[in-house]
Amino acid sequence: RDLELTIPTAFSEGQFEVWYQSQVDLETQDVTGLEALIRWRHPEHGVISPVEFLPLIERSGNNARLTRYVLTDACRALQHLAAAGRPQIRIAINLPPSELADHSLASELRETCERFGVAASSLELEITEGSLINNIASASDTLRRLRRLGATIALDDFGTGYSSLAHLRRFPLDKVKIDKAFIREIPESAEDKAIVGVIASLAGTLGLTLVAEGIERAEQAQAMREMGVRLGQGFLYHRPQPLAAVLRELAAAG
Ligand code: G
Ligand code: G
Ligand code: MN
Ligand code: NA
Repeated sequence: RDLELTIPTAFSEGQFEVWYQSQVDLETQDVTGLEALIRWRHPEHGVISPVEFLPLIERSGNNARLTRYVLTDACRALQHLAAAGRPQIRIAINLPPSELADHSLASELRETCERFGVAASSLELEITEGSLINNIASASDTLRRLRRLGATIALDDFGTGYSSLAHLRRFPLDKVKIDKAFIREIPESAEDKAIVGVIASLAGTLGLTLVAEGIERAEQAQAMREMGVRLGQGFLYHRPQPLAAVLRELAAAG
């Protein structure tokens, strides 16, 4: 509860930091995108994980404020990427379920992109299936508006939670991120391989781009490529890190 009381100070004193983790093309290892991941650098407790503080952000009514904070940081990061000669790298932002019920998100995203001179098509929004369940009409409406601006929509943590295959068809989605729980025991687990195989085949039919999360070993990347998964994310490539570190590595990679 203590922590919750310090949230306003955290915003006003800039204690929230947005870190970025690469998404790579599994064939070429080129960085195609970055996922924005929030961290709280607390003056007493050090760097706190979002798993710990996101419930407090939600409970204290700060979901929208945090999303706008991350969106602004992402647009600034897109400016830096363009200046570094990497305008094709896109940035993905995680949205809490409350955002899909918020009609102002799409217009605020457009305004923020305009303010920074970046294209909305450089942004991707990651949503979870939980976001789609509660208010189907409002969620579809918000997703359609975001897509009309050119942003892409990714379904995060796929395979956990509700995992209704119908969601893949019913909602306007571009990408599906296979949850790291299914990647962890690949290639050892025949069952997990079968599950990823089914998801890959379905995604192919529906025209959805697949991302495998939590790739930590080269064999996992290999297995994913063989199953037709195009993109990957995980510690094998990069950990989430501050933008400055990402820019340094991109420059070194040439
Ligand atoms: O980065 P890490 O693996 O610690 O993230 C833990 C969880 O926090 C993940 O489920 C991730 O989606 C979520 N998360 C990280 N950054 C954000 C953010 O900016 N907004 C929201 N809503 N969730 C985030
Ligand atoms: O729920 P979401 O997919 O947004 O969460 C992303 C989280 O996954 C981040 O907190 C990030 O730190 C974590 N993550 C990213 N790559 C790996 C990985 O290779 N292994 C593990 N265990 N976690 C990872
Ligand atoms: Mn995510
Ligand atoms: Na995920």
